Amino acid sequence: MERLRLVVGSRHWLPLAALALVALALGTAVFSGASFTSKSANSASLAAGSVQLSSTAPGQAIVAASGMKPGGSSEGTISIGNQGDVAGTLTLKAAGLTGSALAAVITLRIDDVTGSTSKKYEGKLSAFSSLSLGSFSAGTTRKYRFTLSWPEASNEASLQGISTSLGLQWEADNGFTDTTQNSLSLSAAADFAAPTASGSTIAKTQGGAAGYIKKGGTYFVYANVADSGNPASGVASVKADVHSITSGQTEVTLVAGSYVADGVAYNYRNAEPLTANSSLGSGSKSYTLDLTDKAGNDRETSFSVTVYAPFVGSDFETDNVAGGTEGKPEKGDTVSFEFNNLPEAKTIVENWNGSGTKSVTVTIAGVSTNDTLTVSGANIGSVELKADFTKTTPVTFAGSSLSLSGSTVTIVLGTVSGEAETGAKSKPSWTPSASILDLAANACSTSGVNGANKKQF
Ligand SMILES: [Ca+2]
Ligand SMILES: [Ca+2]
Ligand SMILES: [Ca+2]
Repeated sequence: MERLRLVVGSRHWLPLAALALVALALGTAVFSGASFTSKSANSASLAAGSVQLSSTAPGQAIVAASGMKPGGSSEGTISIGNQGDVAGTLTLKAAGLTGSALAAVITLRIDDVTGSTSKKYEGKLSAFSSLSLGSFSAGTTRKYRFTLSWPEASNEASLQGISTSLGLQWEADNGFTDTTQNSLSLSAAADFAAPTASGSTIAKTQGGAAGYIKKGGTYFVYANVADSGNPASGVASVKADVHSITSGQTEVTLVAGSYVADGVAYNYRNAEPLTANSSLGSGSKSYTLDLTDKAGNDRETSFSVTVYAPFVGSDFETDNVAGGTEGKPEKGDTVSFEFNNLPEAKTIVENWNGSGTKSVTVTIAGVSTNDTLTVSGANIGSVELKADFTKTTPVTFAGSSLSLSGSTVTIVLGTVSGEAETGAKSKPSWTPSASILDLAANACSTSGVNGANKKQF
């Protein structure tokens, strides 16, 4: 260094210095293309007849890939020779692995490409320990291709932005050790995983239960979306394809914000409500969210919503309590009302979420032979019992217990007050209340629902 500085510092020597630099540059080029002769562990043996390894890339990375994503691959070649004067057996050995998580998914393939391609190794990078390359006679050089491949399916978000490297050592064993080293390195793209939607629902604009809509009903699409990366690039867009529910709506933009549907918090929703088709078949309808991050990664995830058919009462039934008198309303007898769709509990009992029981009073009244059953404390409608269970004054059952199971409301009669009679066999008719709504906000039909023709209660 000192000598070079002196030469450059002298005007007189400048032309020579320039020549020297050119020579140095040429020398470097020649060197890089020339064989490298490694150090030998035993110079005494060298004199007697030795293996001397040569390499076209001593100490360098054969593969140094960065920003790779699942599905990617990278390759590099190296030529290794025996410049000695006796044959040697060559082994390629792993010499230090870092980044085992990524190495566990990356496939390493080593081919001998000296002539026709011959596969020497294929396995996970993390599993490579050593490879016997056979005998190298004096003067032999072989060319190897190293390929690092990332299987498309190994796209775990946890692999984003991490790296791996494997040191390699070429060892010839001919009574002493002659070595040269290389490496393979790979770093993953910081963000190759599209955002994910941990949840999504379609909810009617009326509020209440989410996941159910009616034909012609208005609704919002909600989603919880998060992006991953190391670091994450961030969510670029969330679009909903709801054309199966609303014709033509294939790219509804959901806007980031704080939203709640049916008690669940979401961070994306469309700005303006959508209207379901007026002729929409009932049943499960699929819709798709298209999630894109700022790194351009894209994912589609499907969810579903239930479209409810028009809401009607479907059955009415009374039952005698065990040990009771058939035909006579009494404590423990049951009265049940069944719907075709799940009812919204709060439209039956105010502020009720449908769990547990509610205390109501059941009244049977009528001077005629067609008495009427009504319920106070719940909105269920009324029943023409078509038989005579009280002659003059109403019979009441205070503290009756109302519960909801699926789409059936059941009332267990409480303490009787008044004179209940045993009625004749009859076929009652329930008229549901029109202000009972199902989970999709369909109002219940008031068409009469007949019970079985039998002795009631
Ligand atoms: Ca991402
Ligand atoms: Ca009874
Ligand atoms: Ca009566």
